[in-house]
Amino acid sequence: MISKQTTKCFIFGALKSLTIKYFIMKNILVTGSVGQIGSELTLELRKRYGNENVVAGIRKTQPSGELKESGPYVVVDATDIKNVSEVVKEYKIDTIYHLAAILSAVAENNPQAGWNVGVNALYNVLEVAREFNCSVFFPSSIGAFGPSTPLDNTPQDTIQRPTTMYGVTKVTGELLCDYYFKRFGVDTRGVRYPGIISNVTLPGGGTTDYAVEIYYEAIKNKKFVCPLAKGTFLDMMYMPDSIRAAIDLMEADPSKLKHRNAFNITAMSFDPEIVADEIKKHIPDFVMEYDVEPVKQAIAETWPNKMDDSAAREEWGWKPKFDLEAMTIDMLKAIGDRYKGNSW
Ligand code: AKB
Repeated sequence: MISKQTTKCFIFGALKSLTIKYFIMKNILVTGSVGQIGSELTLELRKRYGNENVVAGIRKTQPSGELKESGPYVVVDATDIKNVSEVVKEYKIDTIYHLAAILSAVAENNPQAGWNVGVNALYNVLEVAREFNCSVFFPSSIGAFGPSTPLDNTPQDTIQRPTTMYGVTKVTGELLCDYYFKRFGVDTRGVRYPGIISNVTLPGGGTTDYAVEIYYEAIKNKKFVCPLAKGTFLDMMYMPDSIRAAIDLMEADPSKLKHRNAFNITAMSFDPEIVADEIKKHIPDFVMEYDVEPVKQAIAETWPNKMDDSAAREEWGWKPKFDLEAMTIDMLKAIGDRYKGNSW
């Protein structure tokens, strides 16, 4: 026999969880959703907030597989403010993860496109966010630093004089996000990502891409020709940590945030030799040779060896789960399984 008291408790509990769900419900737009980070972030956001509530923003590349099947997608060109505004209005968007980007090496070859996508598109997103009261996540990068920045234990607040167009757009983006928060109260938040390593979507045209390619080549050919020189240390992070970082920061209690944008975050720092040695523990006959690409090498030399991410740890509890050893095991297994199954 169910007592009146139990029934009351049950109804109250259900109402309470419905109310909580209603208030935390979000309508999210991810620009650049078919890119390296966007493709995995969109799926994770759909798991957390419901498939229908996360719109994948695409440009020319169509989504495929789970990204296409699991929720809505829409063409959104962030360099066209009218288009951004129409999409935000139509889907009643309240949160934008703005991941549309051109990576460092590509931006260096085409600085005009680098500026247009890096700055003009972000400006459009911020203007639309101001009008429609949206929160905005903006990924900055280790590329926001330059040769005059302290390269070891790079502080949260330090000299930023990057010498690449990518870096110029990232510093501009950090400042724009701070400005829109202070001047208009737009809830902007962001991190400075290191090189991101993943086994789902390949990055395109970044300086840190070698740290992804090395795993694929190790499985396919047991050999890798590295475009960066021995001794080039850079911060890196495994994809699951970078996705968690974005969502945790957007969920963080704003009263705890002294900074809002451009948090240094890192999980590991290595040079090509160190990652090759880690792979050799699993594939002993793996060999690496060097054929240094001057543009990438010149960019990498101006970026930090290792950032200090204590502000992110203190203000919103940032802590990576994967180190080089754990990431290598996971990468080789995921890529190896796919290679055996011939599914790439
Ligand atoms: C790049 O190499 O351009 C990116 C980055 C570190 O921002 N991966």
